[in-house]
This record gives sequence, structure tokens and C-alpha cells, in this order.
Amino acid sequence: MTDDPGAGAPTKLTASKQRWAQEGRFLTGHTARPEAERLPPGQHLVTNWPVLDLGMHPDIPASRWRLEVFGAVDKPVLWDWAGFQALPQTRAVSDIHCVTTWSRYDNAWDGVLTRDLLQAVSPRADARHVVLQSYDGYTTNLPLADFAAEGAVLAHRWQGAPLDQVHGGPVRLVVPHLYFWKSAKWLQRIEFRTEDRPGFWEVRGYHNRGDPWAEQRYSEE
Ligand SMILES: Nc1nc2c(c(=O)[nH]1)N[C@H]1C(S)=C(S)[C@@H](COP(=O)(O)O)O[C@H]1N2
Ligand SMILES: [Mo]
Repeated sequence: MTDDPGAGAPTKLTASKQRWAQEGRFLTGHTARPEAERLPPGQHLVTNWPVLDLGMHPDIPASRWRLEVFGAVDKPVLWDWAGFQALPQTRAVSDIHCVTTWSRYDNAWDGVLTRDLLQAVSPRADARHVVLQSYDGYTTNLPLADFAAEGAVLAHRWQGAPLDQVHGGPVRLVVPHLYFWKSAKWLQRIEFRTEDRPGFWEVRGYHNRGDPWAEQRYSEE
């Protein structure tokens, strides 16, 4: 019928290769997903880094910067720059997925993992939600489980250099497994809550969770 050696009944080797492809075996990227699935549905890759926000870029020198953590936690804190820098510092590399359809691969963030922050403030057993408040008045909300996810980081450096003011410096949140609107720039306050409270975009038609793999861009209403 055909002389294509690849066609015909699957051999042991082709069956293994198909399985390797599905598992993404032999890929050298940072992700465990097969390369073809690294880009979520409806996204396109960019190599620049677009700036998106409410149009105000607060100028907060490190000397005046404070981060308040309050609400349903046993140890509320107000960190200044030195206090924040004294927390464990980690590099986390991740991809950005913005709801406006651009994605940017391999961003190296340096800062405090949300897991280390949780260690420091001890959320109460009934804490379920987190609300981020920023110096420009922006807010966004997350389930505590998403805030605590692997790779989520309060970042103050990007690709080895201090985070640019336009991208949220001195400190922004990065939650890589959700659309980028959840990653609050110019972070000022973190509130732990027993009840959810939708943020700026969430009350304006964006999805409450924002999973790029499920294309949770906008709410159904
Ligand atoms: N404080 C603050 N954080 C924010 C926003 C904002 O307007 N203010 N915009 C969000 C949105 S919609 C996006 S897409 C990303 C954009 O981040 P970037 O400008 O670094 O690409 O920031 C998010 N975090
Ligand atoms: Mo966005």
C-alpha cells in the first residue's frame, strides 16, 4: 500500500516514541508540558514585554516602600525594604500569559516566594482568599491555594536587574499559572480573608479565577 516506513502497524519503538512525545520527554525547556502545549489556547508568543495597567505608574522609592500583610493571619506584619530583603530570596523562572493574548516565555524573577511569606505570617485555618492592593489603587483577588502555588513570587528583580517601575517595581506579585492581571504591580497590601472579594477587573467582567489553560478570560454574565 505504502512504502513509508513510518506507516503501518505500530512497532514497539513507535509506541514508545508516541508516549515520549505525549510526556514531553527530551524537551529542554523549563516546563514539564509538551512544547506544543506550552502556549495556552488563543495566545501568541512575544519577545518584548508590553506594559499594561490603569495608566498611573506610582513612583515608590525603596526608602518609602512598605508591604502590609493583614487580615486572617496569626502574625500580621508591616515590612520595610530591609525587612523584606531579609526574608528568604529565591529565583523562579516562568512564562507570562496575558488575557490580551500575548505570552512571554522564560522570565527569571527574584524575590520572596509566596510560600515563604505564608511561613512568616501564618494564615489562620479559616483563611481561604487573598486580596492584593497596590499603590495605584488597583486590586485583584485570588484563592489562597493559587496565591500559594509553586512559582508564585513577590518579585523585585527580572532577568537579573531591578524590576522597572513601569512593570511594578519596587515589588510586584507574579502568579505564573493564572492570567497576568492577577499579578499585581506596585504591591502595597496583602489581605487574607475568609470570604472572597472580587478586585478591579473581576468586577468589570473578567473571570474570577483566570486560568489560561481553561481560557477563563471573561465571566459568563
Ligand atoms: N497595580 C497594578 N497591577 C496590575 C495592573 C494595574 O493596572 N495596576 N494591571 C494588570 C494587568 S491587566 C496586566 S496584563 C499586568 C501587566 O503587567 P506588565 O505591565 O508588567 O506587562 O499587570 C497587572 N497588574
Ligand atoms: Mo491584562
